[in-house]
Amino acid sequence: MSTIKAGIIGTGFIGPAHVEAVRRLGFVEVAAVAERGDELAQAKAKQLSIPKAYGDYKALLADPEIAVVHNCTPNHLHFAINKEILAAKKHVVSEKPLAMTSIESRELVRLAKAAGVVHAINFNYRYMPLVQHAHQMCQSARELGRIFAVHGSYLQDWLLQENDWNWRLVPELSGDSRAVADVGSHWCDLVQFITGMRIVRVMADLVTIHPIRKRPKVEVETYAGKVLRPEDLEDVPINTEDYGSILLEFDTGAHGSLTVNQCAAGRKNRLYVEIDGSKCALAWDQERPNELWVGRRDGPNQVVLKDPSLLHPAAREYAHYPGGHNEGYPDGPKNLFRNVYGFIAGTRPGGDFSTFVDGHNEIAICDAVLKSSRERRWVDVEY
Ligand code: NAI
Ligand code: SOE
Repeated sequence: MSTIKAGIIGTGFIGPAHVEAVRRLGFVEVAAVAERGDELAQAKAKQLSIPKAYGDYKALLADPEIAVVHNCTPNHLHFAINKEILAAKKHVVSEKPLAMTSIESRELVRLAKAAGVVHAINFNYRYMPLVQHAHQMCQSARELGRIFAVHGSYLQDWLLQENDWNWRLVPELSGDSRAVADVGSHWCDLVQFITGMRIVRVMADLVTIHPIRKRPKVEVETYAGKVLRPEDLEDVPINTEDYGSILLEFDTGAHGSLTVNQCAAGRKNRLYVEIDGSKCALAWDQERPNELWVGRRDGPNQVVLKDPSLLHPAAREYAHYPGGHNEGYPDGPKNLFRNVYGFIAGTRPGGDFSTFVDGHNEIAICDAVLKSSRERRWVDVEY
């Protein structure tokens, strides 16, 4: 198989995770990186052993060698850069959220289809082995039965204190929704993927726990640390939610609820989902990704361990190590990129990765959540 050349735009927290994941595929070379300015681009290229460094992403898009571009920049740049990647007729892997508004994301879906290139979005949690197993269990009415309810949460503590700061707190850089768009979007995507059901109505209560936060006068990279002196900080009003409780209605008539909280002490990145079916229930926790709980009334509950020999045949290729050899966060993007690049290379059929359509769907749900919280009522999702 010939080598496919990739370019990465943005190398903060998630950009290097993309670099590492595509390199593990074996047939993809990360040939170029783009950052804000030549100096930073060259430093990052050196650090990540990437041959070409561009101080402006437009130069990377003009590079004829690059076939696939990964957009790992902050949210406010997703729409413009994704649009330019499509105009350059390159395949695109975007970080979530796809754009800042549903008008933009709808436009990106239209442009992506017209460009005839491969378009993917990094809803990485779908590609964990036991999530794939849960998805297969839900496909078969024999295993789960009718799904009555889905409930869970996405909890983090990295924004717990009023002096925790990141660009995600600024609506102009992140969007009008924060906790829901940043992490609730993963949860909604995941439950819809696992169950095959679609969220059609929401009722939301969004809360800003810290209406004033202390912003450092210097820039801080995501997760970069928390030790700053009081004189380095200034007060800033916050208009986006730290916390949200959301009631959900699905197209099958099933019901659900989601709690998101970026101020939940001790919870680092706890995406938790529980699905109640008429024959059994399932529960999965991203922080314990190698275990899937199966709850039964008329027999003992079980914990399915991530062991290829125990997985549904269609889920087996998402596990790369034997049971007891745990797989985790970096393996989700690797499996997604395997599916995307395999399709580009012609070795996989496609249809097994999240696309711009899924990215748009998440933004439509976020819009409905924001509207519901503002108007204090149930709101239909307008896809
Ligand atoms: P970050 O702030 O750590 O990194 C952003 C990078 O983009 C920085 O290196 C910055 O210099 C660069 N950048 C900014 N403007 C640029 C420009 N004009 N050209 C080139 N580079 C530019 O942010 P982080 O945490 O890496 O998040 C980036 C995106 O990835 C966000 O949209 C976030 O929602 C998403 N994300 C997704 C994750 C997932 O699990 N799917 C995990 C973490 C982030
Ligand atoms: C920060 O909340 C963050 O990095 C999100 O941006 C990611 O999408 C999530 O997967 C982990 O947390």
